[in-house]
Amino acid sequence: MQTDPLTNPLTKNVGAENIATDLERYRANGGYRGWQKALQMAPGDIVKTAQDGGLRGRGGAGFNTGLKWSFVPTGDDAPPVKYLVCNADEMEPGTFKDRLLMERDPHLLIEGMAIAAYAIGARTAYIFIRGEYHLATARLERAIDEAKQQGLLGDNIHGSGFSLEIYLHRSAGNYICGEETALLNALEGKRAIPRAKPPFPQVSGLWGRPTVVNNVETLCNVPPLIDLGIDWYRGLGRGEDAGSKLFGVSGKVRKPGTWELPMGTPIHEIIEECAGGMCDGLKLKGFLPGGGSTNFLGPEHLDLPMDYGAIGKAGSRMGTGTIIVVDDRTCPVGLVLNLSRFFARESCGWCTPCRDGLPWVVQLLKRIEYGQGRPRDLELLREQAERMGPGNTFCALAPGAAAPILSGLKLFERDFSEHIARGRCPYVAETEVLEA
Ligand code: L3W
Repeated sequence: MQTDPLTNPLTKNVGAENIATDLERYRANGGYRGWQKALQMAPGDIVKTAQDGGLRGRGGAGFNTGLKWSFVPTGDDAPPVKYLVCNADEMEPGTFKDRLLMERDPHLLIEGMAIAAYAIGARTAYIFIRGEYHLATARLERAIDEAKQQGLLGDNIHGSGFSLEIYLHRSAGNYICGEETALLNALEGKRAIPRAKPPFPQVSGLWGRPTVVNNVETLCNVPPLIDLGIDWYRGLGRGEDAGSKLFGVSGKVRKPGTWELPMGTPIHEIIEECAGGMCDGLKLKGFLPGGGSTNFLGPEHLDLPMDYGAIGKAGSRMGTGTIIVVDDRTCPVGLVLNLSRFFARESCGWCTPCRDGLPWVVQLLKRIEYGQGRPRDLELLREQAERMGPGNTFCALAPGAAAPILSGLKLFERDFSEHIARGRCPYVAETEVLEA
């Protein structure tokens, strides 16, 4: 992995040679320079830098980060208590990028949170971390202690008059806890169900106070952006979008992994050059560009740049930027079933299309995959997945779950039909029996 801070600001400390889990090494490589600089700036100028720098949320939705911060009320009549929350509940299928940052460069996240909290006027911040992320939790706990000991967090930081406490909260574990308003309920000790939006958390969030929820990778972009400036940051991208991005590849490629690359890097470059291409004898049949809740794209889309606009125009979403590759010997029906089972299990059960619709699509997919599918089932599956689409549910979980089903029905139509026509999965030997 490259370690040049000018081209790889997110991963300059994550390679085995440079790993900077302690404050001393982090500082030796330019760490906390952005925070020192931010403390000399007016909070509004930091918000403007993030907005003009074109930093977009890396959790999946790509919302402009500075714009989100700008919604937090300011001025004399603004509520005095505000919160910053880091969404570290990484559970999107195929996504393993935030873990890398937290385990190998925890101070980068702490520094990003300090700058973001200062920008929005929050004196308390929480990291809502996935319960299974034990190593990341231990390293972040230590990093918070070290930063406090050095006066980088705590009371009256470097005589600025600004104080900040950061607390770690371990998630009890459910995908829906990553949805920002369900996360806030969980943090308040309530059942993790999403809230209606508006009001957005920036106006009424944690305990009804203005709250910004940002993803780990998003916050890790903030220190280098403040330290090195807008022109440098925008120049990092190869296409329409600014900055660099952690891209990942999983599936039957030679070297699955995560790499920091310029935003806008073409997909084929990520799969061929970073992930080493498909395993011997396998052909790429399709891929999910940004985790399990995005639409499948086909091989004709491999030349697309990985940025929000290009992937959106092709009919999918860049999501978390972690590609799941489907090869020609893996059953796509089985893959879609596997994803649907996950989403059904992780639903909070609050709204009907998600609570009842997801178990129903799982039943239909099981029937098709295990050889009992009827010709009408494909239309039933499509209708049901459409009912879980945008606008019909309380949050994005069910529409996200519907994405690989609906796009899979189109891209892998022959596979779905063949399962029904043959009364068995064509990807397993005739003598093999699949068990539900
Ligand atoms: C004020 C408006 N604020 C939007 C803010 C909003 C939020 C952000 C994005 O789901 C997606 C989902 C997953 N006034 C605003 C506004 N905001 N309009 O912008 O909001 P939104 O609603 O577009 O998305 P979301 O509900 O936050 C995020 C997808 O990401 N996803 C899942 C990722 C999972 C992980 C993980 O495991 N860590 O990242 C992947 O693709 O399906 O569609 O802050 O407040 N008018």
